[in-house]
Amino acid sequence: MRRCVCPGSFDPVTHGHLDVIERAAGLFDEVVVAVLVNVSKKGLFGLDERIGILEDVCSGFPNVRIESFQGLLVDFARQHEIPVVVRGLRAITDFDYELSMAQMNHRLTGLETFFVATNPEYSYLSSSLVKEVASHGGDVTGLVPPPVQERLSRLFGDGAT
Ligand code: COD
Repeated sequence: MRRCVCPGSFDPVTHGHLDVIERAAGLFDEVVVAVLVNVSKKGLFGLDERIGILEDVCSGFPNVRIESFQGLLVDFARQHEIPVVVRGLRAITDFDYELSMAQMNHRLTGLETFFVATNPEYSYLSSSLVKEVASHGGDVTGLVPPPVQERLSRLFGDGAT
């Protein structure tokens, strides 16, 4: 079975993330979306909420499942017998960080990284920009799936919808 992991913070999940997950689901038999439990950084969305939203918005992909992980990604991948990480590349600004992470993961356990070039429609899109725009009452329609948009408008008011 060809299995991969799509790891991330997903705080919150955007259409950019979903594009990468969907494309991975078309290439691998099983995709494990691994949500980072970040003990040192409190996100806008709690872990359970991030997982719940991902389960909801990925429910149309039968070969995608959602897990969480703490500690090193390579340890999670080894425990779940996953040989490949799939990451999205938006622009040259992502490259340094992504390359060093891929090389370190490979050095640690041989974990391979495949990069998916972002859909140009989403190349500027990030969770942090979505949070910033929504927090100032900007409209994030079309950038995040409806369950995220609903939560953002509950948190920040109706500008997010
Ligand atoms: N278009 C395409 N791809 C996108 C877009 C977009 N608009 N937005 C996000 N993505 C991609 C990202 O490039 C990434 O591939 C994925 O979606 C997830 O993004 P984020 O921002 O939610 O996730 P990150 O970057 O915060 O995730 C970092 C990890 C959790 C993978 C990393 O910190 C990690 O592995 N931590 C565990 C500790 C560890 O092993 N550290 C050592 C690494 S060498």
